[in-house]
Amino acid sequence: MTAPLLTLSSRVRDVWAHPLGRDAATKILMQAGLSRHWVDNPLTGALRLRTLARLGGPFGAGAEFFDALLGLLNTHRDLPAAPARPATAPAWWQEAVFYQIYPRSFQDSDGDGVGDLPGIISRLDYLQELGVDAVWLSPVYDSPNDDNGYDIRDYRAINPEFGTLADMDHLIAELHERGMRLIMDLVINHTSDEHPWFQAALADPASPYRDYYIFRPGKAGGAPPNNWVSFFSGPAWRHYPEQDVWAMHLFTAKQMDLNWDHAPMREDLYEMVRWWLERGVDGFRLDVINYISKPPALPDGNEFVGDLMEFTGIEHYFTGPRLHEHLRELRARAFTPGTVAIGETPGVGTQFAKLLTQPGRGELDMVFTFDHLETPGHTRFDDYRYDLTFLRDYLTEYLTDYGASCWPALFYENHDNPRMISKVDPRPEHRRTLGRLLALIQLTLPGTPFIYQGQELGAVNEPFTDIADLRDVESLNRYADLLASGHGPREAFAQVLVGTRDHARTPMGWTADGGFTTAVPWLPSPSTGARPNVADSLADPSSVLHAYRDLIALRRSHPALTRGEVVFGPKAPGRWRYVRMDDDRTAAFRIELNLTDTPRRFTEPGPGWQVVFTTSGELTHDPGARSILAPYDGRLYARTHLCARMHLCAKMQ
Ligand code: ISL
Repeated sequence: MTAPLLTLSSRVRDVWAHPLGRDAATKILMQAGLSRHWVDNPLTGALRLRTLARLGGPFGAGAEFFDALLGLLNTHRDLPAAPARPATAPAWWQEAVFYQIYPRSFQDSDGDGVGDLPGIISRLDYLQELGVDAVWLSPVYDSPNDDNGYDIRDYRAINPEFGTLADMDHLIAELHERGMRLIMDLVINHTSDEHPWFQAALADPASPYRDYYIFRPGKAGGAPPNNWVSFFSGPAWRHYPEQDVWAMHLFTAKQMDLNWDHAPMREDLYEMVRWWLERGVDGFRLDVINYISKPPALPDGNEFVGDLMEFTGIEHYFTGPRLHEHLRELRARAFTPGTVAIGETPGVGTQFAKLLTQPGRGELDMVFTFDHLETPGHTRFDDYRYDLTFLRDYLTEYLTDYGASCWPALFYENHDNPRMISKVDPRPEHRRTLGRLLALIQLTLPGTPFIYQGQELGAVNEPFTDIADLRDVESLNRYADLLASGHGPREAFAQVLVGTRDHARTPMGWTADGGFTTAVPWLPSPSTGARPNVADSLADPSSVLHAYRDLIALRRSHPALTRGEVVFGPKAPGRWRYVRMDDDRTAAFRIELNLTDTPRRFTEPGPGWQVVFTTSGELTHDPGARSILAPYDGRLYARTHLCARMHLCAKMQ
């Protein structure tokens, strides 16, 4: 099924019927704080794009914007298939709980202040006891570390700071021994400029490797080939004056974009992927995989779209023209059956996500999309309180629409984002309850949960005090940009501090005095000692860590929490209620949540239900009574007859 070609004579409702059009409209409506009723009511739905272009002109969204939009929509005319319940048994990755390790910060074994593979191996019992089934390892390949390993110099070697290939084999074997799986980070949108391919390409314009990358002459007057900007400040082009040529880099000036239109380059990547799978890796998380296809003409980006999406040029490559084709080829040629492919897909909305992950399309198994990570109208660097009722509304819609035909990945944190607790409510007195509430939500919704290291402890943002404390290239570049544009050092630091990725990268807290390293850690963590740590959390049954352990065990003990349907209750201010259904379509679990910092009234489930977990730890249940949910309180009820077989109920008796 394909969408019709759209023109300026098309109507708003035609855009809404188009997957990328609906994603774009949803994004605009969300940013403007408007409901979808603005688009799907008959009056606005009948407006022609030509009329909108006239109205939008004075605001920068005139004919040029609509041309850019139409270009984008007409490049992707596939329509998602109608929802269908899969007939097959769930795949391992659908029943798994994943845990992301940021190797640099997990466990140092050799006293150099940097985490490493032997360190990870020494902590596998911890992960097993937590109950995780699979580990996602951020990059450990050989790298000059301009972007902490996301700039790969040699795909087949391990960064000596982290260990050796033998350590990697050992890690894979140790995980498999425990019945756990390992996925690696696959960074194949770009390589380091120190990768031998780039070195060869640069040394000789006639080199067979020249076409592995995107080299272009500049525009007249010494400007870069187009106006695209890098995610990490400045233009997306690096100038090589000796040859007066530019090379594309969407990330740092040492992360050179690969040219996916060049078949020999793709072949080399596939061979590398197969090499890792043969070593026993169970799949990959594919870094910015939706950026791999760029239109060969590399046209300028539209400024209005650039402002809306934060980065000029992005409309040309976030769903590039050959993306689906490349993904299918990658999947078919490089992946083996039973391995998992999880795409990191920034900027992608719900409808396009379906086109990337619907079963049978042969592309990806799951995607990480990011629209839920900031309350609409905000970016990561805004100092604001994240509203959990937005998460409720977003996920209710996403899990209903996307979840009807695809398998969601559930996450709030990773190595690129500040800690979720700090975003929602940084007051220390709420840390524990909020941490347990987030665990309850993530482990009872349908989809595969991804826990980011430290999240299970209720980790919060680090109180860095000075730019000298930070290491992340994005933060340092942003700080320099802010100074250059006239901000004072204090103001610039304050802004960077809000969104810095280093909040997520501080060393894992193992004991009250750290336990990560015997040396000075690579990233200062001024709050060591005051931060939640594993040893204290294990000793305290009401800790966030115990909530994760209990809920993971509960999830494993009853299939309704993994493959059961979800039914969302009617919306009530500040509250969220949903049930997970058993195979016989009766409700097996009921979840009642207070998403705010004020008490909320609710009605307890009647007889036949038993409370099995609460964020407060208090387990009284007065069937059918009007009760109070304390701030950030969450309660999980199970059908009494199910309790006999379940871990948590057993624990209570
Ligand atoms: O942090 C961001 C920049 O504002 C995100 O947009 C992030 O760069 C984006 O999600 C892509 O992230 C991935 O690729 C980057 C790497 O720096 C991130 O750590 C990685 O997760 C480039 O490889």
